[in-house]
Amino acid sequence: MNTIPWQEKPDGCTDVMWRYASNPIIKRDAIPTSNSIFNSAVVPFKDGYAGVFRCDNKAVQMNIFAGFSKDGIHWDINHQPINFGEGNTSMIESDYKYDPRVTFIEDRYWITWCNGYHGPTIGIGYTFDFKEFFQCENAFLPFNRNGVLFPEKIDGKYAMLSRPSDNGHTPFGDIYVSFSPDMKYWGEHRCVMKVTPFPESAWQCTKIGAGPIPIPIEEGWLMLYHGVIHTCNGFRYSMGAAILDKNNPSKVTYRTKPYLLAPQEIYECVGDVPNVVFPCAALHSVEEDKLAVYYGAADTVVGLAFGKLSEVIAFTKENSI
Ligand code: BMA
Repeated sequence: MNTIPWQEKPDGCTDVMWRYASNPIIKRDAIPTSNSIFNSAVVPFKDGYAGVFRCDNKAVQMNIFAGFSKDGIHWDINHQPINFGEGNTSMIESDYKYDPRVTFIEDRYWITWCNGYHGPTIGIGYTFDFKEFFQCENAFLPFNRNGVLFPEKIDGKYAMLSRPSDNGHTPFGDIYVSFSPDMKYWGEHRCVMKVTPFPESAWQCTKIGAGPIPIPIEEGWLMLYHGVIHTCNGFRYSMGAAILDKNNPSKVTYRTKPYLLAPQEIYECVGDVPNVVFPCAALHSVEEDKLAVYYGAADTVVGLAFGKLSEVIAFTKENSI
């Protein structure tokens, strides 16, 4: 039985979420070739954890690498990127891979990422053992980012959140949900939520994108997401939460007006891209009332933040737009 990485809330902290005291848990040079390791995903695996890590190399080529950990905090990341074989289609081009998410559905671990195919779109792959990997059809046409699967089928279909975008540093973006009978053909695209009006909640007024795999809760799905404000000094990425209807995830029942986590620590404010908190994975335990969120910090390192699951849910309801 794996225990969730955890540290109690520091004395005097009045926020609903707090950071691991020894952040960042993964430094930029954790493997010899890396310029930076950030926006990465982890999942319970055997008696510990496995992960898929975004490691940009020193030519700043973006690729994803498998890694393993006993405690979810100390990681051994493979020195070679994931090498995919053919999944549900013949091999398709991949100019780059970044921002992975991982979840277990039915019999295998599914991986989604931003896949370079004439611009960014959503790549899909799977593995049974984190040794052998298979790449499937891209979910969508370019341009799209932040493809995040639900951890179980909804009404008999696979469901994925995504954020249609452009070919560059997209200055817009809302969250959609799409469905598939087979992980190959995607449709029934529905809008989930849009950016907020600037005066209402400015940290999420430029673009938003789903973060970790949504967490099933009594009220529906807890969806952690990133929100962006375009400041005079560039984009600033923070994290918020929303609750989606269990059977119809395009229906938002609550959404945080204040952020849950925003760039404040030095490793979040200073790095290759300053002022970025970018969540891509979460571990949770309902019994222990724990939530541990993995996030990329300043496009350079990986940080860990904690919260009591019940308090994050209560905060989302009580501070909803
Ligand atoms: C987004 C993606 C993320 C990155 C973020 C901040 O568009 O490229 O990988 O963390 O910008 O630079």
